[in-house]
Amino acid sequence: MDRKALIIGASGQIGSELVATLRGRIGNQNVVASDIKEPDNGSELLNGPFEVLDVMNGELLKAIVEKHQITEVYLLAALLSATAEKKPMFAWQLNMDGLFNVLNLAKEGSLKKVFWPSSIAVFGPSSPKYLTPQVTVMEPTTVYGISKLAGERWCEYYHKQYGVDVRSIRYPGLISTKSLPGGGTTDYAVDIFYKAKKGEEFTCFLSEETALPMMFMDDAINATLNLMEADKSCLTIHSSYNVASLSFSPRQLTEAIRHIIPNFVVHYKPDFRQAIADTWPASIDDTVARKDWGWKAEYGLQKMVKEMLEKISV
Ligand code: AKB
Repeated sequence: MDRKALIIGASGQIGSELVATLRGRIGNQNVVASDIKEPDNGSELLNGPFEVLDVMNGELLKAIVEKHQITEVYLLAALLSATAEKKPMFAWQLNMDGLFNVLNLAKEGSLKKVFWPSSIAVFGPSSPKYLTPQVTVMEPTTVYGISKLAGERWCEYYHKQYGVDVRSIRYPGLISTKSLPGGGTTDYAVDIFYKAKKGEEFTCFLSEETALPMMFMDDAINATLNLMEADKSCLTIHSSYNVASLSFSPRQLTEAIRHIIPNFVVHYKPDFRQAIADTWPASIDDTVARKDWGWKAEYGLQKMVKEMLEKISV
């Protein structure tokens, strides 16, 4: 089957890396990048087709899918946890309407496959905190978590009722060298590297001992593409898969950075994001993803820290 992919939210933290990797795998012309704004001149996104698209515009989405004869969509446009708390109604609208626009196109038969990211934010204070299982109590207390849990239920519904092949991962906090995250509760784990590399002090918005599930971007991209390329008959989860990699607190991350930059100084000044983090798991059980499609992370904490400090430009 000839693959033609559309990546929505291509300028974001995941999108920018996914576009590059997928273009490397299936060819630049076969991956259409899209975002709400034109990228800057010289952006890597322009190494192949690019479309300006607001995912809430279902008609335009449909026209772009038809124009490029798209077979698979990666829907990465969303408001993350911290921003969603500030704009709850807009977050709900963007996170849900965007998903419905894509799922409905797939239901009409225009698309063969859909990737939609969920998050560890689907869990809440009543979920087990350590090695949180695939199936467990889920009572998220954030707008973002509620939208992701609702989205998961809708993905499963569209699969069961209409045969839509929608695949999903509950991403943890993602750490990447290229684009900065924006509006998340786990963003400190990227910001900290820029301060460390510049030789500056860092003030962390989470407390020292707040452990959260995290993952290096290369692992996240591999997880995404491997899940999308997995044989459909192996998949038993049609809501969203738990995937695990790292779990660390700001203190543990600081210690790992100090192995390379010994005099790095971090201060702690928790803000409203602490209350969000307190409701999330500290670590995730990913047995089902390992069994169904062979998921396995490559990056440990020290390997990730070394790569971040080498590759980010400050
Ligand atoms: C966030 O912090 O909101 C995201 C997430 C864990 O989904 N990085």
